[in-house]
Amino acid sequence: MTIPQSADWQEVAEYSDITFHKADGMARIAFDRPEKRNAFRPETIDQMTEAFRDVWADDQIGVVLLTGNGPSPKDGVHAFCAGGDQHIRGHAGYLNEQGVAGLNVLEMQRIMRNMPKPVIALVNGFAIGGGHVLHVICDLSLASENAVFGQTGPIVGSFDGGLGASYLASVVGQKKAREIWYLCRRYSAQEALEMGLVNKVLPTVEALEVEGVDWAQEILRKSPIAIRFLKAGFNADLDGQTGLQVLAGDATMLFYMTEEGKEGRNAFNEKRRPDFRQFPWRP
Ligand code: 1HA
Repeated sequence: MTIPQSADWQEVAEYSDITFHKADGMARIAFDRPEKRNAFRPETIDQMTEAFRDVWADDQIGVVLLTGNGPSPKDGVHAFCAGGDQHIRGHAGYLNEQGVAGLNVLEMQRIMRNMPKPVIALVNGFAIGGGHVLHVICDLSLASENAVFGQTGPIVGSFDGGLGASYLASVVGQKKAREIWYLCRRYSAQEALEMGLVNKVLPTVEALEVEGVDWAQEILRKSPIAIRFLKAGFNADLDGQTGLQVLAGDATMLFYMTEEGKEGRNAFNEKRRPDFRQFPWRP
């Protein structure tokens, strides 16, 4: 799959179900099953999770663009992601190539939410079912005019009552979220913009990719630690104790970077009593 030349994208590794590129502080992770409207199977999610973990650990990357490659070779239609691949849905879930049910998409949602770097969804076509949920939990969403949004769970016999429901409600409000799930309608990019589900609509898929790079570069000119704390702060409310855990972990990281924090470590290693009297009790 050739990807848009919106930046000097360099392939990180080759995968069967996704593409993974980096350029200039950004990562581009994309579903790559365009003939299936980029529906995901367990392997797709495992590969994507590996890519997200790579980005999390890479201190040269600050922003992720998440999208779906296209168009479909069959009919030229673009998709962001059409959710779980219904063809491999077995008795108790989505089956991998070994026939075992093991779709770890909820784990991937948590990684996207907890990683201290913004994830921007570039919704370039259908964002349906579990694919819609993935764009919802991204920090920001940009869409092209042809994008189509919606949940289908109650039609195909599924539901995401986790972030798919609760976080959607905190984005579009309780009434609208219930409408989206109970009626399973499809919404246009303009409707998504009006309900606060996306940040901006672009006329074409090409313009969307360029805008995604522009937004990423604008974020990359900001303070990494400020952005990190803001993301943790935005999440903390809904995530309860787990959200506080992330926020507190970040505060500990900052404390380690101070002279006061280092005094405790140094004193232990030098087998002496720590001298904290040199540090003020700030008002
Ligand atoms: O709810 C969950 C979860 C809940 C909790 C925990 C984990 C979860 C994980 C996943 C999910 C879900 O995602 S459930 C929702 C699953 N997805 C759907 O119900 C969407 C099904 N697809 C559609 O409704 C439509 O295909 C579409 C609105 C996205 C596009 O319609 P269009 O343009 O008319 O195309 P269509 O002809 O339907 O599809 C094109 C090709 O893509 C077809 O393949 P072909 O017959 O040409 O070989 C079609 O089968 C395939 N395709 C599309 N979506 C899927 C799919 N194949 C497998 N699975 C799909 N989801």
